[in-house]
Amino acid sequence: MAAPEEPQGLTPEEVAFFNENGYLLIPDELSQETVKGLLEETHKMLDEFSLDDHPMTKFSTGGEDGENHVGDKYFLESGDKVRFFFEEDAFSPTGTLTKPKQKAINKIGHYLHYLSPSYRHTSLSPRNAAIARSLSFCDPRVLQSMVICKQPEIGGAVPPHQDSTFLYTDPPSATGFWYALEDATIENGCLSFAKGSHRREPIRKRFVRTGTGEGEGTGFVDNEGARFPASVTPEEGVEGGERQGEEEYTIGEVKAGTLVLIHGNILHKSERNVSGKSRFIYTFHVIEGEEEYDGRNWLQPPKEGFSRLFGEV
Ligand SMILES: O=C(O)CCC(=O)C(=O)O
Repeated sequence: MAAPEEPQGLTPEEVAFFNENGYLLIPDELSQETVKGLLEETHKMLDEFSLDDHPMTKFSTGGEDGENHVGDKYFLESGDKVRFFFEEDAFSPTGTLTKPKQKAINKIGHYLHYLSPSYRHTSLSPRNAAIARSLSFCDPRVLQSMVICKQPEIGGAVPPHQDSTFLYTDPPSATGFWYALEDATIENGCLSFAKGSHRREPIRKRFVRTGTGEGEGTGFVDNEGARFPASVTPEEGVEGGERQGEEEYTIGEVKAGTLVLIHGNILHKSERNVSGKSRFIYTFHVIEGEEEYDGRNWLQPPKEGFSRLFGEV
C-alpha cells in the first residue's frame, strides 16, 4: 500500500500574504463534518460542567487599558485544565446568572489541545506541522487553546491587542491558529485586523503574574526584551517610537471551517455580539520552543511541557 501523502503547508503566495499583512484567511480548512463534531463536543462540555464548586470567574479583558484583566487562581491554574469562564454581561447587578450556563460562558480553556481528543486531533495534526514549517518554525509548541463562544446578545468585545503581549518569548514568536466553528460576521463579532501592524507595532508590554500565594494575580509590565520577531524588519522609525495615530481595521468575515492565521505582533480585535446568533470559534497558539519563555508569563508549562507540533504527529 502506498504511504499516505504528507500534507502540504502554505503556498508561497499564502506565506507572502501573511508576511505582508500579518494574517491569512484559509477557507474550508476544516470539513463541515469536522466542524459539526467539534461543535457537538463543545456543547457536551457546556452541558456537563458543574456550577456547584465554580468560582464564577468572568473572562474580563479589562477594557482598552487592560487593567482588571482576569487573573484569579481559577484562571492562573487553567493551563493544564479545561475550565469555563463567564461572559461579563451574564450576571444581574446583584450577581445572579441571567442566562442558562450553556449561554453564559464566554470561553473554555486552556488545555483542550491535549485533554480533548477531538480538539487534540484538530490541533496537533500533520497539516498544522506543515503550516508551522512554512512559517519557518524550528520547534513549534502549542501552549494554549480555547473555544470562544461570543454568546448571543451578551458576547463580550475583545479590544485591540497583540498576542505576543500575552504569550511572550524573547524574541516574540507567537502565532495564532483560529478556526471558525460558526460563520463569523460583522453582526456576531467577527475579527478585524490592522493590516501590516505586525511590522510597525512593537511588543511594548507583557502580561505577567504578579504577587505570590493569596496575593497572586496578573498585570502588565514594560517589555524589556526584543519587541519584534527576528523575521520581521520593522518599518522605518518605529522600533522604539510612539504609536502613530489610529489604526484602520479590515473586517475578517469568514465561513465556518475557515482557518485564520494571526501573527503575534498584529493588532486585532473583535466587537461585542448583540445579535441573536452565537459565534463559536476554536483557537490555539504556537510559540517557537527554541526561544526563551520565562517564569513571569501568566501561563506556565504543564508537567509534560508545551505540546510539540513536530515529532509528536
Ligand atoms: O475570537 C476573538 O474574538 C478574539 C480572539 C483573539 O483575539 C485571539 O485569539 O488572539
